[in-house]
Amino acid sequence: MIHWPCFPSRPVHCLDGVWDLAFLGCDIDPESVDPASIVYNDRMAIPGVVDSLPNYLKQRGCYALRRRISCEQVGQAGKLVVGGLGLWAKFFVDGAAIGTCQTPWAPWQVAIPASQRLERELTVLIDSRIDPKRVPLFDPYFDFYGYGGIFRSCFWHELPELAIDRAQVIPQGLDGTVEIRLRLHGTAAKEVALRFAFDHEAEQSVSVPVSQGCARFQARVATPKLWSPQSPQLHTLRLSLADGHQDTVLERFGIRSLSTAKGQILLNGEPLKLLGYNRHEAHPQFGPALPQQQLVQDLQHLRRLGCNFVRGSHYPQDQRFLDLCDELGFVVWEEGLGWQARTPHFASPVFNQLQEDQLRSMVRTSINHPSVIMWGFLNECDSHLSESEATLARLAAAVRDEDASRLVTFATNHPFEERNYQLVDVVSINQYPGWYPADINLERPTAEIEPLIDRLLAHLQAEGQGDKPFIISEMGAGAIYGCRDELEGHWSEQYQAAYLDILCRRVVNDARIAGLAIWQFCDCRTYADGHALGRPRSFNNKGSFDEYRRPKMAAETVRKAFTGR
Ligand code: ADA
Repeated sequence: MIHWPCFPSRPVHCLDGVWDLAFLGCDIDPESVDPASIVYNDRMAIPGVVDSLPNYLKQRGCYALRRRISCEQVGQAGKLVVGGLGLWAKFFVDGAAIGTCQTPWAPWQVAIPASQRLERELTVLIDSRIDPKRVPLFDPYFDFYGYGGIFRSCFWHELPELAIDRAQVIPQGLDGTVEIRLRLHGTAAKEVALRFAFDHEAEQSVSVPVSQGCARFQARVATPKLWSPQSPQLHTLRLSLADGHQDTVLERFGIRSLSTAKGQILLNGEPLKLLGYNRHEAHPQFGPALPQQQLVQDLQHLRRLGCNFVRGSHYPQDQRFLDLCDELGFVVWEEGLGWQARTPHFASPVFNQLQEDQLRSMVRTSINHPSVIMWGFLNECDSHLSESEATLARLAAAVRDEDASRLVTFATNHPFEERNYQLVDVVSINQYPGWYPADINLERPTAEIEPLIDRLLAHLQAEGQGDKPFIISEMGAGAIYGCRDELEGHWSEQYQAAYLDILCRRVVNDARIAGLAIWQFCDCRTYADGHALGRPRSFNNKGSFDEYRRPKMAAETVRKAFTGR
C-alpha cells in the first residue's frame, strides 16, 4: 500500500506480501542467530502479526521472516522504511546485520549497503517476548496487547547518489506561505539546486544553502485552499533535485493555522471543540495490522457519531489512517508509545533516549499531515513526582525542536498533584469517576462525573492553567457487548450509555471544556495474565463498539449528544 510521500523517480519496492517464516523458539537469544542457518517451514503475510496465526497463538518468542527483492540498480545504497513493528526486530541484508529496532509501533528506517547483486535477501528477526532490556518501551502491565510482527507496510528504496529523505511543508499562516525543509541523504555541496511546483502550478527553481543535510526555504501556494475538518482541502508539492541530480518527492500537505486563546483551541482562527474517541489500532483477526477497509469503516463510524477528533492511543499511528484523517477532516492527537511510566523509567538513560528517538521519528514522519494538531507522549506517567520532570521536559523540548507549529500535550492521571502543566499548550486529563469510583458504595456511581469535572476546572483555574485549553483525554465506562441490565450495573450497556450521556452532554454544553476523547472507540485485546481480573475476556471493554465494531447502546447515546439529533 503506497501512501504519501511518493518518490516517482527512484525504484521503491513495497514489501507487502507473503514472506517465509520460521519460529526459532522462546528461549533463544536472537543475537546468537545466524541467518544462514535458518530453515523456513512456514509463511505469513506482511503487514501481519504472529499472534493472530493459529500456529503461534500466545507463543511469544523469536521468529525469522525472509523475502527476496529484485533490485533495478547495482552499486547503489538504499534504505528500508518500516511503518511500524513489534516488539523488537533485527534486520539483515544478504546475511549481514544492518540494524535493530527497539521502538515498537514507531516509524523506523535503516540504510541498506550497496551491492553488486541485483537479487537481494532481507531477513528480519522478530521478537515478541516482553523483555525490559530488549524492549524498554513496552511493559507487561500495559493495558493493550503487545504484538509480534511487522504491523505496517515497509518499503525498500533504491537511492540515487544524492537523495531526498523528506520535504517537510510547514504553513506560515493562511496566505499560502509555507516553509519547506528538505532533509537530504548523501553528500550535498554547500548549495542545492531545486525545481518545485505546488498542485498544477508552474514549476519554479531555487538554489538553497545546505547545512548538516538540511535545506530550508520559503515559498507561496498561489491559490491556497484552507484545511479544516469541515473543508479538508489538500495541496501537493512536487520537488526535484536539479543540476544533474535525479530525485523527486511528492508530498501532500494542508494549509491551516493552530493556536490557543482563552481556554480554546483555534483552527484557522476559529474555536474548535474536539469531540471524539481514543482509538487503538486493533482487531481480533488482524491485531494492529488492519486492512485498509477497517480504517475507512472506523472513520465512518466516528463520523456518524458526530466526531471530529481521534486520540491515537498510545503509540505512533498508521500513516494510512492519518492520510484518511487528512482527506475526511478529522483532527488527531498523535503520541509516542508510553503507558504509566514510573521512576525507574525516568532514571534509565536508555528509556529516555529511545523515547526521544521514537518521538523525533514520529514527528518527522507525520509532520505533513494537517489532521495531526497535537503531539503527545508518556500517557499517564508518574508526572506528580519530581523524578518525572527531567524526562518530560526533555521530550517536550524534542517534539518542539522537530516541529514548533503544533500543540504539545500529555495525558495526566494525577491532575491535582501534576508538576508539569507548564510544559503543555493543552491540559489533558484522564479520569474515571463513576467507573473506578472514589466512593465504592455509591448507589449511582455516575453521580461522581460532574462534581469531578467541576473540581478539575476549579483546580486548573487555581493553578493558573485556566487560560490553556482543557480537554478530557480519557473518561468512560466498560460494557460487555450484549449485556443488558435494567439495574444498570457495571458492565451493562445501559450503565455505559447512561455514563456517556452525562459526560458527552456536559462537554458539549460547557464552553470551559475544549474537548473530549472518550475511552474508547472499540474494545481491544489486553493482557492475558492475572491483570485481566479487571478485564473480562482479557479485553478492555470500554469501547462504544465491540472489537468487531458492533455498536453498543452507548454509540447511539454519543451520536445524539454530539450531533444534537
Ligand atoms: C488508562 C489508560 C488507558 C486504559 C484506561 C482503562 O486511562 O490510559 O489505556 O487502560 O485507563 O481502561 O482503565
